[in-house]
Amino acid sequence: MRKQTAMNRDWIATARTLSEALPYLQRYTGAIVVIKFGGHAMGDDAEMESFARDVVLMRQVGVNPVVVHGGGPMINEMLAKLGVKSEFVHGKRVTDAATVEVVEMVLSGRVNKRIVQAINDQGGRAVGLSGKDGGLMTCDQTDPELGFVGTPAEMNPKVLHSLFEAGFIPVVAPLGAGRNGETFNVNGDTAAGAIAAALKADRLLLLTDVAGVKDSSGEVVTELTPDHIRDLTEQGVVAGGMIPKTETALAAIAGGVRAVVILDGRAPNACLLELFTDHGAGSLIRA
Ligand code: X2W
Repeated sequence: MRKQTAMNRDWIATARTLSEALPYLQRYTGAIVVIKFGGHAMGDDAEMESFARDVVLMRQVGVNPVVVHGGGPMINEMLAKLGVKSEFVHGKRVTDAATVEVVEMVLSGRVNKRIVQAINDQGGRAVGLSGKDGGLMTCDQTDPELGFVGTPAEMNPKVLHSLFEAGFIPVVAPLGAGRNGETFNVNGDTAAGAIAAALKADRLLLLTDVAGVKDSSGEVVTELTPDHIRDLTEQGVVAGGMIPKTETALAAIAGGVRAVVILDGRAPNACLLELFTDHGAGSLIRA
């Protein structure tokens, strides 16, 4: 029901927000936006619903979104249930033959389908796939000590372009095929960066559980160049869990992605705030 009697500042502000979004909506028509949705950013059903709604809205206004997800915490949970021990070396899970089966089951099965369902529930048309489908991501072994952990070596994004043209929203699990029929477990950030580079994406949004890249005083830096990132890393200001994110960002930019944004995926409507408002969110990295 239309609520014209309840005309108050909120409604006026909503209309103004829509109006102010026009230049951004025009700028992003036809743009390719890759969104890395990490396991730690996923949250409860309400947060998943809100994320899915933002993705469907993007598609509705002419953006081509691609979701590349993680699911590390969900893999840990399943491995623990099955009594399989797991350890990480330099941020990558040591993945033996039994572990990679569980990784594929959890990522391509449970996590991927949960996101697909959430997007479809909001009126989008999501298609779930992994790096194995359509030859999207062929991998080489990263390091024999890590077992079935892969580094993307050959990308074929044709399957993603076909899905865009048909109006679908691709949701990609970070697994790749080896050249000898192996299944490789790929770090979610690495997979998202490789997919964004293969698509020459306009934006790669890395949704994490921190507000962005911080300077030495602990303030989030809203805009940085790759050189600025390298300086902060040398000074030890960018450290720990932020390093895989900034490395992914630098590699993606070197690979032809126009800009990368590191932002807090748990903040409400983080993607919309970044793409469609003057305010933006997190740290924007571009050359
Ligand atoms: C990751 C894949 C999932 C992932 C893993 O096994 O946990 C490797 O470590 P998040 O939620 O984005 O951390 N793969 C090789 O990256 O999940």
